[in-house]
Amino acid sequence: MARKPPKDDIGDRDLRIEPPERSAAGLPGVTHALGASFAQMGVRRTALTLLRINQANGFDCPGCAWPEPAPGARSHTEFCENGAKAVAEEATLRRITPEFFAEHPISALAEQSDHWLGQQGRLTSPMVRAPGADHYTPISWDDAFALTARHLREAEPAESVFYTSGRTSNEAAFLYQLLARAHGTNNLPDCSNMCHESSGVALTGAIGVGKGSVTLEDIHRAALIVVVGQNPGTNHPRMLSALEEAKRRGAKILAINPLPEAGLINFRNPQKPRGLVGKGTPLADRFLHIRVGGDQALFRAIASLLVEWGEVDRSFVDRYTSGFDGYRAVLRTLDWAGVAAATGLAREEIVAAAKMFAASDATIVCWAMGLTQQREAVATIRELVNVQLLRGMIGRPGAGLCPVRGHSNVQGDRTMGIWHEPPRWSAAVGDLLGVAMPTTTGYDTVAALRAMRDGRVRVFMALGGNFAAATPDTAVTEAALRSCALTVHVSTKLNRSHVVPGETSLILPCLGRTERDRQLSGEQFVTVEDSMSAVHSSRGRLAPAAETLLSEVSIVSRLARALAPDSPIPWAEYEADYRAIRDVIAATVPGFDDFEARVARPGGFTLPHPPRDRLEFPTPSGKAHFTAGALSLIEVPEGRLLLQTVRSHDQYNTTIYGMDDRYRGIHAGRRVVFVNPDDLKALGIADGTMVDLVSEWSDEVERRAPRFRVVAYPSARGCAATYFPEANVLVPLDSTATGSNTPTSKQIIIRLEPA
Ligand SMILES: Nc1nc2c(c(=O)[nH]1)N[C@H]1C(S)=C(S)[C@@H](COP(=O)(O)OP(=O)(O)OC[C@H]3O[C@@H](n4cnc5c(=O)[nH]c(N)nc54)[C@H](O)[C@@H]3O)O[C@H]1N2
Ligand SMILES: Nc1nc2c(c(=O)[nH]1)N[C@H]1C(S)=C(S)[C@@H](COP(=O)(O)OP(=O)(O)OC[C@H]3O[C@@H](n4cnc5c(=O)[nH]c(N)nc54)[C@H](O)[C@@H]3O)O[C@H]1N2
Ligand SMILES: [Mo]
Repeated sequence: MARKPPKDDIGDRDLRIEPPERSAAGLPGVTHALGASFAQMGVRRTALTLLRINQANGFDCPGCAWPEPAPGARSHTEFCENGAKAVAEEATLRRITPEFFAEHPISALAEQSDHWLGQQGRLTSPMVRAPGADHYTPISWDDAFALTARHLREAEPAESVFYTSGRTSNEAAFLYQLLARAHGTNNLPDCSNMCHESSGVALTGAIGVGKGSVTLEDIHRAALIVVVGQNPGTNHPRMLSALEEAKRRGAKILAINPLPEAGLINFRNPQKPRGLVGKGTPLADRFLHIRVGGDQALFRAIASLLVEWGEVDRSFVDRYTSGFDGYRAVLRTLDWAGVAAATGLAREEIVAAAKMFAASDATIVCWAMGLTQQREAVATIRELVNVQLLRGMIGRPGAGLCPVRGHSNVQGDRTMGIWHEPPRWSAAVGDLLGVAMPTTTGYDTVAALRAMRDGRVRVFMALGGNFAAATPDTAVTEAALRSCALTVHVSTKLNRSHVVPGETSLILPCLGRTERDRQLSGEQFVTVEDSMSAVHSSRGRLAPAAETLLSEVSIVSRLARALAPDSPIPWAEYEADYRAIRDVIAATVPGFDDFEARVARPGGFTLPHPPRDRLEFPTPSGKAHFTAGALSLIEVPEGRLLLQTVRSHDQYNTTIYGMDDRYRGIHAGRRVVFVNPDDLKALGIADGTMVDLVSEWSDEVERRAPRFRVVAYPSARGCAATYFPEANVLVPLDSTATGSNTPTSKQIIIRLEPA
C-alpha cells in the first residue's frame, strides 16, 4: 500500500540532526523570511509585497487565520516569517507554461516530491488530460467550462463532489456553494472536515455557536491563557506577539503538548527592535508534557479539583448552564489511576495546573489540531468547555474559547455555506434567486472518499487545496480520484492532486490573493473572516502571474453559465461586479446586513456571537450544556507507539517550502520519526536507525511508510511524531473522530520495523 518515496524525496542523503532550538522567531526568523522571498520574488517585489500584508488597504496574509490588531495598532510589518514564505510561494516569478507539460509526462511528475512540484512556479494556462493520455495539453477556457458542464450534466447531482480549501474568499465561496446547490447537491466537503470540524461540532453542542468566543483584545487582557494541542511558533507566529503582550500585562501561560515546542518556551519578537536582539520572553509559565490523546482526562481531572476546592462560579452555572448536577456526579467518580495512564502526568502537575485556573478571573483556552484530530476530539473539546463553564469564562472580557483556525479564510468559507449540511439560510437564497435548494445531507471529506472508492462519484471538482495529499489513506485516496470520470482542480500551484488524474482531468489556473483582480466594473476586492469572526477586505496589488489567469469568482460564474445557460441566477453580474455578490450575502446570510458599507471601514466589522456578546446561548434549551461522556483510554499494544503527524517549520500543509524544521533541529530532510529516548531503549532501537513505519488498524490492511530515520527527541513517553503529508499513507480512511468524522491524523498506532 506504500508509495515508494519519490526521487528527490529526502531518502535524506544530507539529513542533519541538531539540538532543537529553545526559542522561536527573532532575527533568524526575519532573515529566513527575507531569504525565501528574495529567491522567489526578487528584491523590489519583496519590498512591495511584504509591506502590504495585513495592512488596511492591502491583502490578507494567506498564511493563517490569526487576526490583525485594529488598524491604528498595526505595525508596518504585520506578518511573520511563515506568512512571508506563504506570500513568496504565491508571488514567485517562476512560471509553469504549456511547454512544461509537453516536456514532463504525468507519470514522470508523479515520481517527483511535493517539494519539487511546488517549486516549479505558478500555473498559467488551463490544461486538460484526455482519457488515457500521459500528458496535459492546453485547452481554452470556454472548452474547459463546456467539458466540465457536460460531465456534470451527464452525472446525477449526487454523483458530483465540490471540494473547497480554506483560502477561498467569501465571494468565491458563496458562489461556489450556490453553483453546487443550484445544481442539486450538498456534496460540499472542505479542508475543515480534516481540521477544526471537531471544534465546530463540540462548540455548537455546548454553546450553540460553532465559533470561538474571544477577540484579540480579550487575549491581551487575559489573566491565564492555555495553549493546548497547538504549535503557534510555527503555525501562528503572530499569535506569539499577542501572548507576549498578554504576558507583559501580567498574564500566565500554560502550555499542554506532547512536544516541548520552541515558540511556547521562549520567544523573541521580530516586530520590535528589542525582539531582534534581546534574550526574548519566556512564554509558558508551566508546561504539561502530556501523552497524545490525554487531554480529555486532564480537563476532567482539573474540573474535579476545581469542584472539590469550591472554585465554581455558581451564579454563572445556575443562570446560564444546564447539566451541571450530572456532570458533578461524574466528576466524583474520577479514577486518578486512569488519569495518570491517559495523561502520563503526575497528580502534582495537574494540581498545579488546576491552581492556575483557580487563581485566574479571566481564562482563555486556545487549541488546534492536537485536540481536533483525535478519536475523542469532540468529547475532549466538550471537556475543556466544561472547565470554562464551571468558572464562568464565557462572555467576560479576557476570557473565552479560542479554537485557532488554520487556513486564512476557512471560517469564512463555512459562514458562506461551504458545508455538507444545508445552511439555515439556504432556502432564503433559493427563494430570492428563484432556484430550488437541496435539503439532504451531502458528503464531507471522508464520506466523499468512501463514495469515490465505491464508484458513486463521477465528477470531482476542487476550488483550491490538494485533496490527494491532504486526505488520509493515500493509496485509497489516489484510487478514488483515478476512478472519477472527471477531476477539475482550480489551483495556483502544481501539486500532487494534478498528477493523480481522473479519466479526464482539468487544471484551471487562478489568480492569488496578492494579485490585482480586474473585472468589467473595474478593480475588485474580496472579503475574508479571521479566526475571531472579524470580516475585512483583501485587495491584491501585484500584476497577475499571467494574463490568462481568471479569478476564482470568474471561474465559478463562467462554469455556472455553461452548466445552466437559462438559470435565473445573474452569474454574469456577479462576475462583473463583486458588490452584486455581497448584496445577495447581505440579504440572506445572518450578520451581514449593510455588508458593503461596513466592510469599507478600515479593519471591517465583527460578526455577532451571542454567547460572547450577550451571554445568550442559541442551543435548543437556551443554555450552555455540560456533558460528561465516558473517559476514553487509548490502548497501545506492547512494543507499539502512538504516532501523531505534525507540520514542519518549512511547510504549509501539503506545500513544502523547504527541507528544514529548524526549531526541532532537523535540516535537509523530512523522513524522520521523533521518539522518546526511553522508548527507544525499551524497543531496542538506536537513535539514527532507518525504519519503516507500519500502522496497525482493525482492517489488517498493511499501511507502510518506508525509510524514516529515528530521532531521539523529548516527545512524551509512548508517543511518536512525524510529518504529514508523508505519513498520510498510515491513516486509515475509516479511523475518524466520533461526531465530526475527522481523520485521526494525531492518533495512529504504529510499530517500527528495521528498513
Ligand atoms: N507555517 C504554517 N502555518 C500554518 C499551517 C502550516 O502548515 N504552516 N497550517 C495551517 C492550518 S490549515 C492549520 S489547521 C494550523 C495548524 O496548527 P497546529 O495545530 O499548531 O499544527 P500541527 O503542526 O498539526 O501541530 C499540532 C500540535 O499539537 C500537538 N499535539 C499532538 N497531539 C496532541 C495531544 O494529544 N494533546 C496535546 N495537548 N497536543 C497534541 C503537537 O505536538 C503540535 O504541537 O496552522 C495553520 N498555519
Ligand atoms: N496527516 C495529516 N493530514 C492532514 C493534517 C494533519 O495535521 N495531519 N492537517 C489537515 C488540515 S488541518 C488541513 S486544513 C488540510 C489541508 O488541505 P488542503 O487545504 O486541501 O491543502 P493545502 O496544502 O493547504 O492546499 C495547497 C494547494 O492550494 C492551492 N492554492 C493555494 N492558494 C490558492 C488560491 O488562492 N486559490 C486556489 N484556487 N488554490 C490555491 C495550491 O495549488 C496548493 O498546492 O490537510 C489535512 N491533512
Ligand atoms: Mo487546517
